[in-house]
Amino acid sequence: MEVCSLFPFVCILDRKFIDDIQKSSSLPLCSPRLLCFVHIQVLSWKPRALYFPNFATAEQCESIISSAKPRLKPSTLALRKGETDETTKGVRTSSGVFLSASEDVTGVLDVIEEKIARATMIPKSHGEAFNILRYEIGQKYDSHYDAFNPSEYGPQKSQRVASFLLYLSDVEVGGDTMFPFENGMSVPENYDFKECIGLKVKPRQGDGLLFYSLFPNGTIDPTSLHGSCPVTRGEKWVATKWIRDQEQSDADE
Ligand SMILES: O=C(O)CCC(=O)C(=O)O
Repeated sequence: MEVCSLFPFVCILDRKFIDDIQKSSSLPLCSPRLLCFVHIQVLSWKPRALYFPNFATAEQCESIISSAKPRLKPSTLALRKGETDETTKGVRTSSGVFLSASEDVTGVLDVIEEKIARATMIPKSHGEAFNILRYEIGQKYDSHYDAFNPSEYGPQKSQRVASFLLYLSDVEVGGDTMFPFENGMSVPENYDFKECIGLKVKPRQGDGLLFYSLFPNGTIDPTSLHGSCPVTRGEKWVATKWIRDQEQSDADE
């Protein structure tokens, strides 16, 4: 507990210790709006990825799923120059919906957004609306970058700096978020973007995953390539918050 009393804002702890203190009755009482304790595990430096166990409660996750479920549509892709819906068919097969905190009458997304801003120390105004995703059996998202390389996508008004994924459900089998270039590992030149390799993060309801798409100098980190392995049993729900280097206006959403 020493680390936590010295740094009550952020504790860097191992999984067992986190599980132990969560089982104990000595947890401080936290208002849901405050970030009393955010436990962080460093998953990797290449890419820069952090794990936040128990970032949201099961009730918060279920509430987000209920708000999103009636509004789901097939997920879409930002197309590179020369790509079409036809040539990219099958790359991303989930369903999803964009939900902003202001649209969520339950107030849960507002609380989560505030917590993400405090954990990342990037103001809420830099976040896009939440993209709530559902993957059914066989559905996946092939490896891709969240940042938009201007040489492939054309000039950008702003850039995605980081992505925060909040897992809204457990998944029985499959559905891991994967980073094929873990530790800057060289992957074969003919790497198949569908392949599930590298660092794999198993979805666990309420846990968060933050990774950075840009280096501090603003260039794209090649190791931030990531995707979602196919779900093979069960269903996966995740809320993605893309965080930009510029404030977002309603017109950007
Ligand atoms: O579903 C996942 O685990 C990854 C989602 C993702 O890559 C994205 O939304 O950009």
